[in-house]
Amino acid sequence: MAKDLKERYEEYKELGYTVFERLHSKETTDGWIRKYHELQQNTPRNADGTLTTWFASTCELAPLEMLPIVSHPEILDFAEMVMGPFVQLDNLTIAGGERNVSKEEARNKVALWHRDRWGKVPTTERYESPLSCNAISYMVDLDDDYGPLRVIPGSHRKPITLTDEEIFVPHKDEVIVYAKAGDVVFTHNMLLHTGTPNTSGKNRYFFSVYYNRTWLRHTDNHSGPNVQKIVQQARLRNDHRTLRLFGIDEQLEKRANSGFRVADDIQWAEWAAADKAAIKK
Ligand SMILES: O=C(O)CCC(=O)C(=O)O
Repeated sequence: MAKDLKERYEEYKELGYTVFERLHSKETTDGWIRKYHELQQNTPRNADGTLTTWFASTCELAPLEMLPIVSHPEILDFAEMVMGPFVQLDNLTIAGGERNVSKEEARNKVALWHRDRWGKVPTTERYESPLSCNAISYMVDLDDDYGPLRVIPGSHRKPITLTDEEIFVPHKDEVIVYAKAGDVVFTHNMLLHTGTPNTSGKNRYFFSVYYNRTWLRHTDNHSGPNVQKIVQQARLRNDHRTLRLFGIDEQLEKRANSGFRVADDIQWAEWAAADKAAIKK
């Protein structure tokens, strides 16, 4: 049975990630792969003649296909549980063309251990809510050839540091995640994680749907005409959650100075419910 969001939240606090299995259908992920190639065809080649293999500001490039990904209700409900109703799209990046390497070259290698943007090395083992989260969304079934995701569970609460050599090799405490097409691995920005080199000879497609808090700057450009159209429509519906995704947080002033007399989890749930109730039908 699928976990409910409360169970996920407990798991996330403990491990630093949770996997939403088969959140997206095969039809949907195959559609994203087609879109990736369409974007590639419509983008000028790099100076060295190669094709672009990853795209940022993807909501502007393909709003119809991308808005449902970034505003998936279950993912946004969870992101709001984790960071409060302060969830902004930092960047939506689609990747598919990581270099394929030989099995020999890939032996005992990982891509690169890292914590994510806006992160830090933890200074306390107590759980702290993150400034940003990554909803890593896979479009192929990761196996040993495609290269699985690797995570160090609990590293969002542990001051683990790694040397320049250690970032490229498996870690003794790692867990290997063979995510499938349609799965979304939702991570804490202080979780150490890495991909694994791709030896499949095929494209390893995934999205990084990266959310941060609305008072931080965002990495994607949200001022283009396509995103601005989404913003205008959200204004007409009085849809604060969608506005926030694209950097407009009209309640920030009061919520960021609320007095903090109620536990965050309770306060955040109340605000999130009020935002949902305020949407014009
Ligand atoms: O390649 C992967 O599976 C992980 C991607 C990743 O590390 C990231 O998006 O930060």
